[in-house]
Amino acid sequence: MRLPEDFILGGATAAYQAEGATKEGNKGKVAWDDFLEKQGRFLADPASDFYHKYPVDLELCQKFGVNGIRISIAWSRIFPNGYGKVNKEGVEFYHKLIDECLKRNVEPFVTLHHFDTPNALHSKGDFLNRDTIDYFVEFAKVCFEEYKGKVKYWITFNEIWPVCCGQYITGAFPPAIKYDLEKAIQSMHNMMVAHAKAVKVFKENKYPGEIGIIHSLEYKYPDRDLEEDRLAAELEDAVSNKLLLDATFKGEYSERTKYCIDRVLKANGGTLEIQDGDLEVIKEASENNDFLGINYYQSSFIREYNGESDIYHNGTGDKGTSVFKLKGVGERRFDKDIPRTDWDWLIYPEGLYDMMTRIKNEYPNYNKIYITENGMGYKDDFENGIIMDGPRIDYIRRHLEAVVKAIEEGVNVKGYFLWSLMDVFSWSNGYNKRYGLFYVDFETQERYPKESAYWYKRVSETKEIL
Ligand code: BGP
Repeated sequence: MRLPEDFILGGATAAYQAEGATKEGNKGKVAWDDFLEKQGRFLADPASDFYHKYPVDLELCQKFGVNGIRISIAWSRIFPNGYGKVNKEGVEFYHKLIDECLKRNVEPFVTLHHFDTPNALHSKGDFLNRDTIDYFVEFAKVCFEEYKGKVKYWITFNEIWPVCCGQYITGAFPPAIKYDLEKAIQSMHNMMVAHAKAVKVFKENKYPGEIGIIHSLEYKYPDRDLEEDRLAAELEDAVSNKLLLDATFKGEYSERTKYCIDRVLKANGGTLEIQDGDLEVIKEASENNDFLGINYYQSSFIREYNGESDIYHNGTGDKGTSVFKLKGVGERRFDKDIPRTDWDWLIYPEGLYDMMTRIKNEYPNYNKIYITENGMGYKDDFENGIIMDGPRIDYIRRHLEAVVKAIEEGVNVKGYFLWSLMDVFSWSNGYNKRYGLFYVDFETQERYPKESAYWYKRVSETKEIL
């Protein structure tokens, strides 16, 4: 199986998970700073010290055939309080980082929001407060202007559903609210308005390059061949996938999506407020997305569930402890006869294939797809600098095969970014859930290529999925 010649084989990072240096360069706070400190398990410092080590990581990219990188710009480095005066040090840092990418022939794909709203705005309601929409668009515009000519690929948001779900449903993300579906869905809509407004600014000003959005798209399968389970799967799909895909590519919520969302909100109490003008701007942007980023790790099998919400987030890698039952939606089953990681993530590449072909059929104006995250969280063993991560290689191989199969079916997929380039910290799991091609010793900040890095290099050189 071969990848196309012009395929980007990249690695992904995110500012807060990689940079460290949370108090350097006049950076403003994000909600995670206090949240993690209070939780007391781990902090975002040192992370992978990418703030200082990025030249090393980009050199590794070049050596190992990684020809694309996802980075994100921390909003709180550009505007420490979310808006107002631009922080020159922050602007400069990203100039240097982007220049280094270009020097190493590693194409930067730049995300503007990766779970890290500045705390000054987060504490006033984050995207539930509509002022945040305007401040985000202002921040986006400053970045488009500043880095034009250098950055070709822009991404407005990384994963709207997971961030809203973490903030307001599982409570694993600050402000740690649980089971509030009204807030989650409202915030998703508001973030889609922000995306649409940023796309409008980008296109109206004719900035060079392309713009898109990243959605985390897990396929939702009915657990059993029963009408009740089919409905439960459809409801979870509507909340986590269809609401966002409809807004992105149809520029409206389809009748069936509205029915599902209303039903879920009714069961949980709450309504979705759509303000005048929201749907117009969403509609306009839906014709202007240059690409869709898909983050894909797992799929879910859903069963009918009629009780109260009950979620246990397995954030330690204690296999078999996950619980996810959502009132008015359904229950995810983790006990399937399908391999899963220690964090109970079902390894199911078929779901990626099904999702890509679904996008092609249901949202034909998607233009092109990049798999912007995929990878395996694993407790790597480090023995004298050698890291044999065979299960990760197998995971990547199977997902790349799903990509090639989709390309053969006519889906326009142009690249794949492994999460993560080097080990970074995981938001709700900490430092022992490693994903990188390069092992990071978080004490010394030394990097060590894993077996998967050598494998990835061979794939990049030969284009063959070995
Ligand atoms: C995605 C995020 C990434 C990353 C990844 C792995 O949702 O975009 O930031 O963290 O998932 O998830 P986790 O760290 O929870 O294992």
